[in-house]
Amino acid sequence: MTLIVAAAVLFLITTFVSAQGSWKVVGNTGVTAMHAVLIAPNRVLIIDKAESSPNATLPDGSTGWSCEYHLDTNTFRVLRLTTNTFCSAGAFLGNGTFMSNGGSDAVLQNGINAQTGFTGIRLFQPCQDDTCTWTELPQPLSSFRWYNAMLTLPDGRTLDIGGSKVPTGANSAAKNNPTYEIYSNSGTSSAFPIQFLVDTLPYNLYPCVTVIPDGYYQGYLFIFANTKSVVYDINQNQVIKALPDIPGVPRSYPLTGSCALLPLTYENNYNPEMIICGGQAVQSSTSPADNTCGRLNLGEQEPAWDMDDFGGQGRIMGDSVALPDGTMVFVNGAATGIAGYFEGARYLQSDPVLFPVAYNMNAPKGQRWTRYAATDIPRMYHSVAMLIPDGTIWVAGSNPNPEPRPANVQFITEYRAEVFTPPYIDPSKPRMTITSFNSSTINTAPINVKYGAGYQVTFTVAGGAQPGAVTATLIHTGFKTHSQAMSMRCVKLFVDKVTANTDGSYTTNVWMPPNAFVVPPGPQYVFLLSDGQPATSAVHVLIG
Ligand SMILES: *[C@@H]1O[C@H](CO)[C@@H](O)[C@H](O)[C@H]1NC(C)=O
Ligand SMILES: *[C@@H]1O[C@H](CO)[C@@H](O)[C@H](O)[C@H]1NC(C)=O
Ligand SMILES: *[C@@H]1O[C@H](CO)[C@@H](O)[C@H](O)[C@H]1NC(C)=O
Ligand SMILES: [Cu+2]
Repeated sequence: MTLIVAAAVLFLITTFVSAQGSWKVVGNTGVTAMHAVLIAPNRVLIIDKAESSPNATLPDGSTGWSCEYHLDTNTFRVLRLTTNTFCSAGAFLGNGTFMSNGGSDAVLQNGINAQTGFTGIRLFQPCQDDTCTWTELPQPLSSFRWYNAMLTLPDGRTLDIGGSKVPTGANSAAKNNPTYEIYSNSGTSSAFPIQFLVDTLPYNLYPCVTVIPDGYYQGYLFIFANTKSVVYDINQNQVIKALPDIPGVPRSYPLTGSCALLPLTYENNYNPEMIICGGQAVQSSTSPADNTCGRLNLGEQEPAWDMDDFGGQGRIMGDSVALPDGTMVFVNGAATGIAGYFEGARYLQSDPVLFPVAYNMNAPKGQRWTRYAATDIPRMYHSVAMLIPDGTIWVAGSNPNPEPRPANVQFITEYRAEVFTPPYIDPSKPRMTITSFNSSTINTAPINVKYGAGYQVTFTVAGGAQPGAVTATLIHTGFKTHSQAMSMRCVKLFVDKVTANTDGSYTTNVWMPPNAFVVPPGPQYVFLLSDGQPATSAVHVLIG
């Protein structure tokens, strides 16, 4: 009897734990992950600032500040940069080359030899054979950019917007760079002034920018900073629509909230909705973080904020992660204080929030949030989180110290990478393996796909596929830094009926979104789910 009760209790506990997901430390990142981006199914490009990371030694004995992290082996390859990438931005060009812009002062100490990076433009062409390196372009940006934002545009060019001309705790008129420029194959344009980045002082660093996929303002940009947002025409350099202020606190650096485009679906014609969560009322290291989110339907002519809580917990510096099951997870961050480095003998943030929360945009208000299992590793200022091709979330970084402190301080410089397995993945269920995509075998190089086209996918799954239980999502996992998810996109794709083949495999067709407003060109991942379980690896595609 006791045994049966004990077994039942154990069963309940196990069920409860798996219902919240699980955490695992998987490796060391070499440099701390201030910025990170997925560049191949098994590779994350990590960019730190120029600083003395103890294990980031290059072959010539000097110290590097960028690494290629290998998800398959959980090892890293140190990469050489020559300019300081401290608090910069990134985006893919439509042709698949990654671009990193902006940065900070030269650093010449402790084995570091970094030139000034304020106007730096750096390219990285992802490779499959561990030979690819950074190329730093000789032509500079048109002006100094620190805490700038970048975005891939529908025509494949990249936008670089805002920032300050010097590092600062909060922006000011004297430091502000209220301009944007656009990079095409013929180089950067001159900078265009943008009044919105004057009107949003002092909390307008790392503005949130996204391409509006559909609806009344299709093709224009949504730009958010502080409490304000606009619909903007980047080509004519004008405001199309001034949107209402988000109620409550400012939500940009150093009062850093999280801003993301919610998942899109063909089922509602890609209706665009933004969510902005958390923030801080005042520039104080002891003030509790904000526990609200605003949701804005940009599909309407007169968008209005709909307010909700932030999963029951105030949080600044959360990272948004769009999952293939259509939920949005927020992870990392702190319950107290603001973004920034240790200053005047105290941390500017404390009370790390150790548990993720998931937002289901389709549930009724009051039932949208689910709290997941906690880690024991604080991830505050300068940490990242992103979806990786096996459907889990890769989490790294955290460094509230101006110089690396791997030990002996309250909040260390964090080099451990963790993986969070969200509860939509049930370890007891079989996972499908995608064996071909448009007759190509699957490897790590991207497969070219066109807008509006259908692609035949073949897969195997133990126990067989249930007709109608296969779904697909196209995801850009974003350039992650400072709680921003630059260019992140998640689109549910139309999937044809699944047919069973005589060899035991299955075939269906997956249909790409119709145009570059829904998903700008560049590298993306096709996630397939069978009975809710993601494939062992998503398919790397290059759209457009
Ligand atoms: C993409 O365009 C950039 C800018 O013109 C160029 O430097 C890069 O080599 C191109 N990448 C590819 C793969 O063609
Ligand atoms: C450096 O590498 C060693 C050996 O792998 C590891 O034990 C140590 O934790 C690393 N140090 C940091 C700061 O990551
Ligand atoms: C599928 O691949 C073939 C051969 O590589 C190519 O010719 C065709 O255009 C592709 N189909 C689509 C829909 O892009
Ligand atoms: Cu920073």
